[in-house]
Amino acid sequence: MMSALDRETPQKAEDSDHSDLEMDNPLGVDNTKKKGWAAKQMLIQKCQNTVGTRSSGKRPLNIVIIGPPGCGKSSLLNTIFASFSDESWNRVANYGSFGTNAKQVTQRLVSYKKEGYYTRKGQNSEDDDILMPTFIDINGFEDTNTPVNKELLNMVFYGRLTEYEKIQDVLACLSADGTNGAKRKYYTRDEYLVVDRIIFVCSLDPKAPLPIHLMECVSEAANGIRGIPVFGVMTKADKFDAMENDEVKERERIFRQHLGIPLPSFTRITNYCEDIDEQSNYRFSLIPKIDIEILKLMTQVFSSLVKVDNPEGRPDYSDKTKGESSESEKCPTPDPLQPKSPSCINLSKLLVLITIQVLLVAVILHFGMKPIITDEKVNTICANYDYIKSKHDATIDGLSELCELKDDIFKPPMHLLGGAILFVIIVPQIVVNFFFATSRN
Ligand SMILES: Nc1nc2c(ncn2[C@@H]2O[C@H](COP(=O)(O)OP(=O)(O)OP(=O)(O)O)[C@@H](O)[C@H]2O)c(=O)[nH]1
Ligand SMILES: [Mg+2]
Repeated sequence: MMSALDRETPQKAEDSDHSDLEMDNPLGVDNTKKKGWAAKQMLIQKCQNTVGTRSSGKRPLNIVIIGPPGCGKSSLLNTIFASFSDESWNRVANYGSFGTNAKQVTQRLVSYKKEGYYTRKGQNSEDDDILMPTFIDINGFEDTNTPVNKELLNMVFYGRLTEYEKIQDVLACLSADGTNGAKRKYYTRDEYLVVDRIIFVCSLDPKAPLPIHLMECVSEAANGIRGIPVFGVMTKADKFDAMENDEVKERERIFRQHLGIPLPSFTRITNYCEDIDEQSNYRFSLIPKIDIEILKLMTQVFSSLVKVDNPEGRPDYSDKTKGESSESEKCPTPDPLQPKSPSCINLSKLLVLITIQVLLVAVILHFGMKPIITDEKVNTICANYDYIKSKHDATIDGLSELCELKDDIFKPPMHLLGGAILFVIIVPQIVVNFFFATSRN
Protein backbone atom coordinates (compact mmCIF):
# COMPACT_ATOMS: atom_id res chain seq x y z
CA MET A 1 0.00 0.00 0.00
CA MET A 2 1.46 3.31 -1.07
CA SER A 3 1.25 5.95 1.66
CA ALA A 4 0.64 9.61 1.10
CA LEU A 5 4.25 10.27 2.04
CA ASP A 6 5.47 7.58 -0.37
CA ARG A 7 3.57 9.31 -3.10
CA GLU A 8 5.35 12.53 -2.26
CA THR A 9 8.91 11.33 -2.66
CA PRO A 10 9.22 11.60 -6.44
CA GLN A 11 7.12 14.73 -6.43
CA LYS A 12 9.43 16.60 -4.09
CA ALA A 13 12.15 16.47 -6.72
CA GLU A 14 9.71 17.83 -9.22
CA ASP A 15 8.56 20.74 -7.07
CA SER A 16 10.70 22.96 -9.18
CA ASP A 17 10.34 26.14 -11.14
CA HIS A 18 6.83 25.71 -12.45
CA SER A 19 4.55 28.61 -11.71
CA ASP A 20 1.45 27.98 -9.62
CA LEU A 21 -0.92 28.21 -12.52
CA GLU A 22 1.23 26.44 -15.10
CA MET A 23 -0.15 23.18 -16.41
CA ASP A 24 1.74 20.73 -18.60
CA ASN A 25 -1.39 18.87 -19.46
CA PRO A 26 -4.46 20.95 -18.63
CA LEU A 27 -7.10 18.26 -19.00
CA GLY A 28 -4.93 15.35 -17.95
CA VAL A 29 -4.54 16.36 -14.28
CA ASP A 30 -0.87 16.61 -13.60
CA ASN A 31 -0.65 18.39 -10.29
CA THR A 32 2.36 16.50 -9.08
CA LYS A 33 4.86 18.95 -10.55
CA LYS A 34 3.57 22.02 -8.81
CA LYS A 35 5.22 23.82 -5.97
CA GLY A 36 3.93 22.81 -2.59
CA TRP A 37 2.47 19.45 -3.59
CA ALA A 38 4.50 17.57 -0.99
CA ALA A 39 3.46 20.00 1.74
CA LYS A 40 -0.16 19.60 0.69
CA GLN A 41 0.08 15.81 1.00
CA MET A 42 1.66 16.09 4.41
CA LEU A 43 -1.08 18.42 5.65
CA ILE A 44 -3.84 16.19 4.29
CA GLN A 45 -2.29 13.28 6.11
CA LYS A 46 -2.15 15.32 9.30
CA CYS A 47 -5.85 16.14 8.95
CA GLN A 48 -6.69 12.47 8.32
CA ASN A 49 -4.75 11.39 11.38
CA THR A 50 -6.40 14.09 13.48
CA VAL A 51 -10.01 13.23 12.65
CA GLY A 52 -9.42 9.49 13.00
CA THR A 53 -11.63 6.71 11.73
CA ARG A 54 -15.03 5.28 12.46
CA SER A 55 -13.46 2.55 14.61
CA SER A 56 -12.70 5.23 17.21
CA GLY A 57 -16.43 5.33 17.98
CA LYS A 58 -16.52 9.08 17.47
CA ARG A 59 -18.88 10.86 15.11
CA PRO A 60 -17.63 13.26 12.42
CA LEU A 61 -17.25 16.88 13.47
CA ASN A 62 -19.97 19.29 12.36
CA ILE A 63 -18.47 22.58 11.20
CA VAL A 64 -20.68 25.55 10.42
CA ILE A 65 -19.64 28.41 8.13
CA ILE A 66 -21.16 31.75 9.07
CA GLY A 67 -20.61 35.23 7.69
CA PRO A 68 -22.22 38.23 5.99
CA PRO A 69 -23.71 37.99 2.48
CA GLY A 70 -21.25 37.50 -0.35
CA CYS A 71 -18.13 37.25 1.85
CA GLY A 72 -17.09 33.96 0.25
CA LYS A 73 -18.59 31.25 2.52
CA SER A 74 -19.62 28.89 -0.26
CA SER A 75 -16.40 29.61 -2.16
CA LEU A 76 -14.46 28.73 1.00
CA LEU A 77 -16.28 25.39 1.17
CA ASN A 78 -15.38 24.60 -2.44
CA THR A 79 -11.78 25.59 -1.68
CA ILE A 80 -11.72 23.31 1.39
CA PHE A 81 -13.07 20.42 -0.70
CA ALA A 82 -10.50 21.13 -3.44
CA SER A 83 -7.68 21.20 -0.91
CA PHE A 84 -8.56 17.62 0.10
CA SER A 85 -8.57 16.52 -3.54
CA ASP A 86 -5.64 15.33 -5.64
CA GLU A 87 -7.42 16.09 -8.87
CA SER A 88 -9.27 19.35 -9.32
CA TRP A 89 -11.54 21.99 -7.87
CA ASN A 90 -15.26 21.25 -8.21
CA ARG A 91 -18.36 23.34 -7.73
CA VAL A 92 -19.82 21.41 -4.83
CA ALA A 93 -21.35 24.32 -2.91
CA ASN A 94 -23.38 26.84 -4.87
CA TYR A 95 -21.54 30.14 -4.77
CA GLY A 96 -22.00 33.61 -6.21
CA SER A 97 -25.78 33.53 -5.69
CA PHE A 98 -26.02 36.85 -3.84
CA GLY A 99 -27.43 39.95 -5.51
CA THR A 100 -25.43 43.05 -6.40
CA ASN A 101 -26.71 44.81 -3.32
CA ALA A 102 -25.42 41.88 -1.25
CA LYS A 103 -28.96 40.85 -0.32
CA GLN A 104 -29.45 37.12 -0.55
CA VAL A 105 -32.48 35.60 -2.19
CA THR A 106 -32.95 32.35 -0.32
CA GLN A 107 -31.32 31.48 2.93
CA ARG A 108 -31.19 27.83 3.74
CA LEU A 109 -29.16 25.37 5.72
CA VAL A 110 -27.21 23.04 3.40
CA SER A 111 -24.86 20.40 4.74
CA TYR A 112 -21.96 18.69 2.96
CA LYS A 113 -21.13 15.29 4.32
CA LYS A 114 -17.93 13.37 3.57
CA GLU A 115 -19.62 11.31 0.84
CA GLY A 116 -20.42 14.49 -1.09
CA TYR A 117 -16.93 15.98 -1.28
CA TYR A 118 -14.21 13.54 -0.24
CA THR A 119 -12.77 11.01 -2.68
CA ARG A 120 -9.35 10.28 -1.22
CA LYS A 121 -8.49 7.12 0.59
CA GLY A 122 -6.79 7.00 3.94
CA GLN A 123 -3.15 6.15 4.50
CA ASN A 124 -4.03 2.46 4.99
CA SER A 125 -6.95 0.51 3.61
CA GLU A 126 -8.65 0.45 7.02
CA ASP A 127 -8.60 4.26 6.95
CA ASP A 128 -11.32 4.32 4.33
CA ASP A 129 -13.69 5.04 7.16
CA ILE A 130 -11.95 8.31 7.88
CA LEU A 131 -14.23 10.65 9.81
CA MET A 132 -14.08 13.65 7.52
CA PRO A 133 -16.25 16.42 8.98
CA THR A 134 -19.67 17.54 7.83
CA PHE A 135 -19.68 21.18 6.75
CA ILE A 136 -22.76 23.36 7.10
CA ASP A 137 -23.30 26.31 4.75
CA ILE A 138 -25.87 28.79 5.96
CA ASN A 139 -26.64 32.43 5.29
CA GLY A 140 -29.27 34.97 6.11
CA PHE A 141 -28.11 36.32 9.46
CA GLU A 142 -28.61 40.00 10.10
CA ASP A 143 -25.74 42.03 11.51
CA THR A 144 -27.36 42.36 14.94
CA ASN A 145 -26.67 41.14 18.43
CA THR A 146 -30.28 40.75 19.52
CA PRO A 147 -31.98 37.97 21.49
CA VAL A 148 -33.76 36.92 18.28
CA ASN A 149 -30.49 36.55 16.37
CA LYS A 150 -28.92 34.68 19.28
CA GLU A 151 -31.88 32.32 19.45
CA LEU A 152 -31.54 31.73 15.72
CA LEU A 153 -27.83 30.99 16.08
CA ASN A 154 -28.55 28.64 18.98
CA MET A 155 -31.03 26.76 16.82
CA VAL A 156 -28.28 26.25 14.26
CA PHE A 157 -25.57 25.42 16.81
CA TYR A 158 -27.75 22.92 18.69
CA GLY A 159 -28.93 21.06 15.60
CA ARG A 160 -32.50 22.32 15.64
CA LEU A 161 -32.71 23.09 11.94
CA THR A 162 -32.97 20.41 9.31
CA GLU A 163 -31.66 20.20 5.76
CA TYR A 164 -32.75 23.06 3.46
CA GLU A 165 -34.61 24.76 6.31
CA LYS A 166 -35.17 28.44 5.58
CA ILE A 167 -33.83 31.00 8.03
CA GLN A 168 -36.77 33.29 7.14
CA ASP A 169 -39.24 30.63 8.38
CA VAL A 170 -37.48 30.42 11.73
CA LEU A 171 -37.40 34.21 12.01
CA ALA A 172 -41.10 34.41 11.13
CA CYS A 173 -41.90 31.84 13.83
CA LEU A 174 -39.77 33.70 16.38
CA SER A 175 -41.45 37.00 15.64
CA ALA A 176 -44.98 35.54 15.50
CA ASP A 177 -44.90 33.13 18.41
CA GLY A 178 -41.99 34.42 20.49
CA THR A 179 -39.18 32.34 21.94
CA ASN A 180 -41.53 29.88 23.62
CA GLY A 181 -43.57 29.34 20.45
CA ALA A 182 -40.36 28.68 18.52
CA LYS A 183 -39.17 26.29 21.23
CA ARG A 184 -42.40 24.31 20.89
CA LYS A 185 -41.78 23.97 17.17
CA TYR A 186 -38.01 23.48 16.93
CA TYR A 187 -36.85 22.12 20.27
CA THR A 188 -39.24 19.19 20.29
CA ARG A 189 -37.50 17.74 17.22
CA ASP A 190 -34.60 15.30 17.22
CA GLU A 191 -31.17 16.95 17.03
CA TYR A 192 -29.86 17.09 13.48
CA LEU A 193 -26.30 18.49 13.24
CA VAL A 194 -25.01 19.73 16.58
CA VAL A 195 -22.18 22.13 15.79
CA ASP A 196 -18.64 21.38 17.04
CA ARG A 197 -16.73 24.18 15.31
CA ILE A 198 -17.68 27.58 13.92
CA ILE A 199 -15.79 29.24 11.09
CA PHE A 200 -16.72 32.90 10.83
CA VAL A 201 -15.94 34.25 7.37
CA CYS A 202 -15.50 37.85 6.33
CA SER A 203 -13.95 39.58 3.35
CA LEU A 204 -10.70 41.53 3.71
CA ASP A 205 -12.18 44.21 1.46
CA PRO A 206 -12.16 47.39 3.59
CA LYS A 207 -15.18 48.68 1.65
CA ALA A 208 -17.42 45.83 2.82
CA PRO A 209 -19.06 46.60 6.19
CA LEU A 210 -17.63 44.59 9.08
CA PRO A 211 -20.49 42.68 10.74
CA ILE A 212 -19.31 43.44 14.25
CA HIS A 213 -22.70 42.87 15.91
CA LEU A 214 -23.11 39.47 14.29
CA MET A 215 -19.55 38.56 15.26
CA GLU A 216 -20.26 39.45 18.89
CA CYS A 217 -23.53 37.53 18.75
CA VAL A 218 -21.78 34.44 17.34
CA SER A 219 -19.02 34.71 19.92
CA GLU A 220 -21.52 34.99 22.80
CA ALA A 221 -23.75 32.18 21.52
CA ALA A 222 -20.72 29.94 20.92
CA ASN A 223 -19.37 30.49 24.41
CA GLY A 224 -22.81 30.38 26.05
CA ILE A 225 -23.41 26.74 26.98
CA ARG A 226 -21.35 24.22 25.03
CA GLY A 227 -18.31 26.41 24.48
CA ILE A 228 -17.94 25.86 20.74
CA PRO A 229 -14.50 26.80 19.32
CA VAL A 230 -14.65 29.70 16.85
CA PHE A 231 -12.25 30.30 13.96
CA GLY A 232 -11.96 33.42 11.83
CA VAL A 233 -11.25 33.41 8.11
CA MET A 234 -10.81 36.49 5.97
CA THR A 235 -11.20 35.96 2.23
CA LYS A 236 -9.95 37.80 -0.86
CA ALA A 237 -6.31 37.83 0.25
CA ASP A 238 -5.48 37.88 -3.49
CA LYS A 239 -6.76 41.47 -3.59
CA PHE A 240 -6.15 42.91 -0.14
CA ASP A 241 -2.90 42.67 1.80
CA ALA A 242 -2.60 43.77 5.42
CA MET A 243 1.15 44.28 4.95
CA GLU A 244 0.56 46.93 2.34
CA ASN A 245 -2.70 48.45 3.43
CA ASP A 246 -3.23 49.85 6.93
CA GLU A 247 -6.99 49.82 6.49
CA VAL A 248 -6.89 46.08 5.87
CA LYS A 249 -4.58 45.59 8.85
CA GLU A 250 -6.98 47.48 11.11
CA ARG A 251 -9.87 45.47 9.70
CA GLU A 252 -8.14 42.23 10.64
CA ARG A 253 -7.55 43.52 14.16
CA ILE A 254 -11.20 44.52 14.68
CA PHE A 255 -12.35 41.22 13.17
CA ARG A 256 -10.30 39.18 15.63
CA GLN A 257 -11.21 41.41 18.55
CA HIS A 258 -14.97 41.13 18.01
CA LEU A 259 -14.80 37.39 17.48
CA GLY A 260 -12.58 37.07 20.53
CA ILE A 261 -10.16 34.63 18.87
CA PRO A 262 -6.43 34.11 19.34
CA LEU A 263 -4.02 34.42 16.40
CA PRO A 264 -3.74 30.65 15.68
CA SER A 265 -7.54 30.57 15.14
CA PHE A 266 -7.33 33.25 12.48
CA THR A 267 -6.26 33.05 8.87
CA ARG A 268 -6.51 35.03 5.64
CA ILE A 269 -7.06 33.06 2.49
CA THR A 270 -7.61 33.22 -1.25
CA ASN A 271 -10.44 31.13 -2.59
CA TYR A 272 -10.50 29.41 -5.95
CA CYS A 273 -12.47 31.99 -7.94
CA GLU A 274 -12.58 33.75 -11.31
CA ASP A 275 -10.49 36.62 -9.95
CA ILE A 276 -7.41 34.44 -9.55
CA ASP A 277 -7.83 32.72 -12.91
CA GLU A 278 -10.21 34.07 -15.52
CA GLN A 279 -10.13 30.80 -17.44
CA SER A 280 -10.97 28.79 -14.29
CA ASN A 281 -8.26 26.28 -15.18
CA TYR A 282 -8.53 24.97 -11.66
CA ARG A 283 -11.51 22.98 -12.96
CA PHE A 284 -8.89 20.58 -14.35
CA SER A 285 -6.04 21.08 -11.95
CA LEU A 286 -5.18 22.46 -8.52
CA ILE A 287 -3.10 25.26 -7.02
CA PRO A 288 -1.26 23.80 -4.00
CA LYS A 289 -0.38 27.26 -2.69
CA ILE A 290 -4.10 27.87 -2.09
CA ASP A 291 -4.66 24.38 -0.71
CA ILE A 292 -1.82 24.70 1.79
CA GLU A 293 -3.26 27.80 3.49
CA ILE A 294 -6.64 26.11 3.82
CA LEU A 295 -5.16 22.83 5.02
CA LYS A 296 -3.08 24.62 7.65
CA LEU A 297 -6.32 26.09 8.99
CA MET A 298 -8.05 22.69 8.82
CA THR A 299 -5.36 21.08 10.96
CA GLN A 300 -6.27 23.64 13.63
CA VAL A 301 -10.02 23.27 13.15
CA PHE A 302 -9.92 19.45 13.24
CA SER A 303 -7.42 19.30 16.09
CA SER A 304 -8.51 17.18 19.02
CA LEU A 305 -6.73 19.66 21.29
CA VAL A 306 -9.39 22.21 20.36
CA LYS A 307 -12.43 20.92 22.20
CA VAL A 308 -16.02 21.79 22.83
CA ASP A 309 -15.94 22.74 26.53
CA ASN A 310 -19.22 21.13 27.52
CA PRO A 311 -20.19 18.57 24.85
CA GLU A 312 -23.44 17.57 26.54
CA GLY A 313 -24.49 21.15 27.35
CA ARG A 314 -27.80 22.24 25.84
CA PRO A 315 -29.90 25.39 26.23
CA ASP A 316 -33.00 25.33 28.39
CA TYR A 317 -35.48 23.72 26.02
CA SER A 318 -38.36 23.85 28.49
CA ASP A 319 -41.37 25.74 27.27
CA LYS A 320 -42.10 28.38 29.91
CA THR A 321 -45.77 28.42 28.94
CA LYS A 322 -46.26 24.68 29.61
CA GLY A 323 -48.39 23.76 32.62
CA GLU A 324 -50.15 27.11 32.58
CA SER A 325 -53.74 27.58 31.49
CA SER A 326 -54.76 26.37 28.05
CA GLU A 327 -55.08 30.04 27.10
CA SER A 328 -51.31 30.38 27.37
CA GLU A 329 -50.94 27.60 24.79
CA LYS A 330 -52.88 29.69 22.33
CA CYS A 331 -51.08 32.89 23.20
CA PRO A 332 -47.41 32.50 24.10
CA THR A 333 -46.18 34.48 27.09
CA PRO A 334 -45.06 37.79 25.65
CA ASP A 335 -41.32 38.12 25.74
CA PRO A 336 -40.46 41.76 26.52
CA LEU A 337 -37.39 41.50 24.31
CA GLN A 338 -39.32 40.09 21.36
CA PRO A 339 -41.45 42.01 18.91
CA LYS A 340 -45.10 41.55 19.87
CA SER A 341 -46.92 38.70 18.20
CA PRO A 342 -49.34 40.00 15.59
CA SER A 343 -51.53 36.93 15.97
CA CYS A 344 -51.97 37.22 19.70
CA ILE A 345 -55.51 38.48 20.56
CA ASN A 346 -55.21 40.95 23.42
CA LEU A 347 -57.94 42.99 25.14
CA SER A 348 -57.77 46.02 22.87
CA LYS A 349 -58.07 43.82 19.78
CA LEU A 350 -61.06 42.05 21.35
CA LEU A 351 -62.78 45.41 21.97
CA VAL A 352 -62.22 46.46 18.37
CA LEU A 353 -63.67 43.14 17.21
CA ILE A 354 -66.80 43.56 19.37
CA THR A 355 -67.27 47.16 18.17
CA ILE A 356 -67.10 46.03 14.56
CA GLN A 357 -69.65 43.30 15.25
CA VAL A 358 -72.06 45.73 16.94
CA LEU A 359 -71.77 48.16 14.04
CA LEU A 360 -72.44 45.37 11.56
CA VAL A 361 -75.57 44.34 13.47
CA ALA A 362 -76.78 47.96 13.51
CA VAL A 363 -76.23 48.32 9.76
CA ILE A 364 -78.08 45.06 9.09
CA LEU A 365 -80.99 46.17 11.27
CA HIS A 366 -81.15 49.58 9.71
CA PHE A 367 -80.95 48.71 6.06
CA GLY A 368 -81.56 44.98 5.84
CA MET A 369 -84.75 44.87 7.89
CA LYS A 370 -86.31 48.13 6.75
CA PRO A 371 -89.56 47.53 4.68
CA ILE A 372 -89.57 49.20 1.30
CA ILE A 373 -92.93 50.87 2.12
CA THR A 374 -93.67 52.70 5.36
CA ASP A 375 -96.54 51.64 7.66
CA GLU A 376 -98.08 55.13 7.30
CA LYS A 377 -98.45 54.62 3.57
CA VAL A 378 -99.99 51.19 4.02
CA ASN A 379 -102.43 52.60 6.64
CA THR A 380 -103.49 55.36 4.21
CA ILE A 381 -103.99 52.83 1.38
CA CYS A 382 -106.03 50.57 3.65
CA ALA A 383 -108.13 53.51 4.95
CA ASN A 384 -108.86 54.55 1.35
CA TYR A 385 -109.67 50.97 0.47
CA ASP A 386 -112.08 50.68 3.42
CA TYR A 387 -113.78 53.89 2.32
CA ILE A 388 -114.14 52.70 -1.31
CA LYS A 389 -115.30 49.27 -0.13
CA SER A 390 -118.06 50.81 2.03
CA LYS A 391 -119.20 53.15 -0.75
CA HIS A 392 -119.29 50.66 -3.61
CA ASP A 393 -119.73 47.43 -1.71
CA ALA A 394 -116.86 45.91 -3.73
CA THR A 395 -113.60 44.24 -2.78
CA ILE A 396 -110.22 43.89 -4.48
CA ASP A 397 -108.60 40.43 -4.36
CA GLY A 398 -105.57 40.40 -2.11
CA LEU A 399 -105.98 43.97 -0.89
CA SER A 400 -108.42 42.92 1.85
CA GLU A 401 -105.93 40.26 3.00
CA LEU A 402 -103.06 42.75 2.88
CA CYS A 403 -104.95 45.25 5.00
CA GLU A 404 -105.96 42.55 7.49
CA LEU A 405 -102.32 41.46 7.96
CA LYS A 406 -100.74 44.89 7.77
CA ASP A 407 -99.71 44.90 11.44
CA ASP A 408 -97.77 41.63 10.98
CA ILE A 409 -96.00 42.98 7.89
CA PHE A 410 -94.15 45.57 9.94
CA LYS A 411 -93.02 43.16 12.62
CA PRO A 412 -89.36 42.25 11.95
CA PRO A 413 -88.81 38.64 10.76
CA MET A 414 -87.22 37.33 13.93
CA HIS A 415 -85.73 34.15 12.39
CA LEU A 416 -83.87 36.15 9.72
CA LEU A 417 -82.80 38.78 12.21
CA GLY A 418 -81.49 36.12 14.62
CA GLY A 419 -79.61 34.39 11.78
CA ALA A 420 -77.97 37.64 10.66
CA ILE A 421 -76.87 38.52 14.19
CA LEU A 422 -75.43 35.05 14.71
CA PHE A 423 -73.61 35.38 11.38
CA VAL A 424 -71.88 38.65 12.25
CA ILE A 425 -70.90 37.33 15.65
CA ILE A 426 -69.58 33.92 14.63
CA VAL A 427 -67.94 34.52 11.23
CA PRO A 428 -65.41 37.18 12.35
CA GLN A 429 -64.42 34.91 15.27
CA ILE A 430 -63.81 31.99 12.93
CA VAL A 431 -61.76 34.17 10.57
CA VAL A 432 -59.64 35.59 13.40
CA ASN A 433 -59.10 32.13 14.92
CA PHE A 434 -58.13 30.73 11.53
CA PHE A 435 -55.41 33.34 11.05
CA PHE A 436 -54.26 32.81 14.61
CA ALA A 437 -53.94 29.06 14.06
CA THR A 438 -52.09 29.34 10.71
CA SER A 439 -49.62 31.88 12.01
CA ARG A 440 -48.78 29.57 14.89
CA ASN A 441 -47.95 26.62 12.57
N1 LIG B 1 -11.12 37.77 -5.45
C1 LIG B 1 -11.73 36.93 -4.67
N2 LIG B 1 -13.07 36.73 -4.82
C2 LIG B 1 -13.67 35.85 -4.00
C3 LIG B 1 -12.99 35.15 -2.99
N3 LIG B 1 -13.87 34.36 -2.32
C4 LIG B 1 -15.06 34.58 -2.90
N4 LIG B 1 -14.95 35.46 -3.90
C5 LIG B 1 -16.01 35.91 -4.78
O1 LIG B 1 -17.03 36.51 -3.98
C6 LIG B 1 -18.31 36.22 -4.52
C7 LIG B 1 -19.22 35.67 -3.45
O2 LIG B 1 -18.78 34.40 -3.07
P1 LIG B 1 -19.75 33.36 -2.37
O3 LIG B 1 -18.88 32.18 -2.03
O4 LIG B 1 -20.96 33.08 -3.15
O5 LIG B 1 -20.15 34.16 -1.06
P2 LIG B 1 -21.19 33.68 0.06
O6 LIG B 1 -20.70 34.21 1.36
O7 LIG B 1 -21.39 32.20 0.00
O8 LIG B 1 -22.49 34.43 -0.40
P3 LIG B 1 -23.99 34.20 0.15
O9 LIG B 1 -24.21 32.72 0.27
O10 LIG B 1 -24.86 34.83 -0.86
O11 LIG B 1 -24.04 34.89 1.47
C8 LIG B 1 -18.08 35.24 -5.67
O12 LIG B 1 -18.15 35.94 -6.89
C9 LIG B 1 -16.69 34.74 -5.46
O13 LIG B 1 -16.03 34.43 -6.66
C10 LIG B 1 -11.57 35.37 -2.85
O14 LIG B 1 -10.88 34.82 -2.01
N5 LIG B 1 -11.03 36.27 -3.72
MG1 LIG C 1 -23.20 31.08 -0.24
